[in-house]
Amino acid sequence: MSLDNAAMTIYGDSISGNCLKVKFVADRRGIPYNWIETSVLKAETRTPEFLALNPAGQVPLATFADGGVLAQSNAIMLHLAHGTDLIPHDAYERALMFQWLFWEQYSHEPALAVLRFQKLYLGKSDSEIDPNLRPRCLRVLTLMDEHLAGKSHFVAGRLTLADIALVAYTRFAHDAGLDLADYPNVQAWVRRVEDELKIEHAN
Ligand SMILES: N[C@@H](CCC(=O)N[C@@H](CS)C(=O)NCC(=O)O)C(=O)O
Repeated sequence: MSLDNAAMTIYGDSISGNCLKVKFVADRRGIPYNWIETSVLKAETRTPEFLALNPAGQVPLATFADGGVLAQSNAIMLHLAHGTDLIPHDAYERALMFQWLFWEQYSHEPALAVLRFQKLYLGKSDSEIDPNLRPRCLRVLTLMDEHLAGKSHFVAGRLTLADIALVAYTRFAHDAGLDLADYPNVQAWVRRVEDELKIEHAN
């Protein structure tokens, strides 16, 4: 799908880190888009109209003027960032970026995003939440903190999609009852990436 003359529409829920990832990349690149607020809590991802666009019933979803439809936050980011410095040109560094993108989807997001959603949006008490979830979050944050020791960014010494994917929910860790002050490298990196993306500090 061509981004030239782009008339891109993003279906997204503003409370969702996955959706904000797409917004961050589009804004950084100056790609114009029409944002259609699509609430997960109001089940707007489950209407017949939305399911016709994305049978998976999930946001974010991007549609393009030439008929293309793209789901999955990291896939959309990759498309929007094609050919830019947000994706390392060096093959090894690019693979390292993918390593973190896959880890984000398989290990990070299912811990931090889920704990945040259950506590903040579903209002569950600690006794109603899977007791393994918080320890998983702590392991995720410890791994990130150790990786970031002496580093400014996850890969290549500069901002890449790995940082944008990982910052999306890490910056909301406090919503999940997690204190980033216990992870000083992560805390400093979150601030750095928020500043680079020109977004407000979430905490
Ligand atoms: N792996 C997907 C996850 C998308 C996802 O879980 N979206 C949530 C909001 S963050 C959603 O639409 N949930 C609605 C539902 O599953 O009914 C991505 O990165 O885009």
